Amino acid sequence: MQDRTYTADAEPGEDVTVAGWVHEVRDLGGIAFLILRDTSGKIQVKFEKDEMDDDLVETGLEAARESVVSVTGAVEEEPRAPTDVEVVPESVEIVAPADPELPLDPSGKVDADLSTRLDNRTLDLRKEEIQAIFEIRAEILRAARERFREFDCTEINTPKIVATGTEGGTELFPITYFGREAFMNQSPQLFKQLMAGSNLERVFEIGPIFRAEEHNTPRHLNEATSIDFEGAFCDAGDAMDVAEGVVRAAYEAVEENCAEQLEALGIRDEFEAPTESFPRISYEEAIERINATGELDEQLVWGDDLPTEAEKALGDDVGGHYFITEWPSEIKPFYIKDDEDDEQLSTGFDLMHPRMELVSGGQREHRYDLLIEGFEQQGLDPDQFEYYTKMFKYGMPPHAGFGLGGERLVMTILGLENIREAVLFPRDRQRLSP
Ligand code: AMO
Repeated sequence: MQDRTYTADAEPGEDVTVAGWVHEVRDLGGIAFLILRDTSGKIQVKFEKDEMDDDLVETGLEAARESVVSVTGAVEEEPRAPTDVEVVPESVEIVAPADPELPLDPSGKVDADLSTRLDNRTLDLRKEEIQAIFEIRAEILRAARERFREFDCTEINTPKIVATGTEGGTELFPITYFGREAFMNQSPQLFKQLMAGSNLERVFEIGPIFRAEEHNTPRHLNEATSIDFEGAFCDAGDAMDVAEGVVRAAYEAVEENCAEQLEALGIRDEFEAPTESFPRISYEEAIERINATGELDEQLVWGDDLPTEAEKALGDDVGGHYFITEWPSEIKPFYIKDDEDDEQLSTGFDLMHPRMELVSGGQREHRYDLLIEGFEQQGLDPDQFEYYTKMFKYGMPPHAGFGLGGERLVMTILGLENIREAVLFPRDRQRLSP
């Protein structure tokens, strides 16, 4: 495919070969147009029937929609064309014909439900607004990586097949590993902590996590992308700074580098990166504020986890991103360190978008004896985690970190209704292929 020009780069006066999909054919009688689409945009190809070779005209105009074609010809200025230029073809080649019966209409004239779209993702991403979501997703991940590098972090990759779970036993997917029981990893939690104890000190990972969640909701996936951080000699406040920095970097990158994609999604004018720093609200204050909204049927009491309605009520009240800090120890996992002065309180925090939780994190328990106690309190057998706990005997510095849901970040940045829209091939209760 040498010498192929993107449609967006075709300049009047040039002879080019453009290649892409037949978006539309418009036959007006003596003149007809083929709209050719590629990753960069669309271009009009003009057929003047009386002046052009019959075979050429026939090949161009009989190509079924979504067939792949290659067109060579002269680019001319044409103010009436959608992009002010058109190609006058000298040759047209059908590279890959498409079946005229399409399961989904990429021109968007006929709406398709989410399930049909997900079943036919290749065709779905031929719509510019869907292509835009995944270009923005890529930009968000690029910006996150860059910000982590600015925080002196090293990118790591940890195993996804593991011997034990960390985030609650019922959410594990069991698999068979050469005759032994194993699981798909729910979080890189223990591995990233082990690396905070290595000379890397500050690490991040962007990778899949697997959760056998029973519930099918617009914000849960069974396979999600977690953006994880862990840093030696960090406390919860430092980890919150990093989390805020990464979220802000994502918004700023979208604002700066994705104008075209925001336009395609129809949200360019209203798009705004957060300007205020994210307030840090204690769990106790959060409960009081939620109760004061009067939105909940039953008042929350200290020790309750926050149900979805409570998160929503507080999100409406705060009106932007915010942290909830000082959670009760008993509702945070064993690896979260308790507050130095009050063991009822933990150093755990969540970062919330007004619509949902984005991040969980905290300082970790790095003292061996207290770590073992924590396992026992949570009903876990510390012997099964010996590969992890033993490293706490050989010089484990204080450390803190967080996990940020990648799809939830994309979803909240773009205001998507359903988390599945932020994943190419989502895994949920019903969906195992494609
Ligand atoms: P947690 O379980 O809260 O914490 O997960 C961290 C963040 O990951 C996202 N997330 C999900 N997104 C979509 N579907 C899911 N099923 C799903 N589960 C989680 C959320 C959530 O806030 N090890 C800790 C993190 C840490 O302390 O470093 C953990 O996994 O956005």
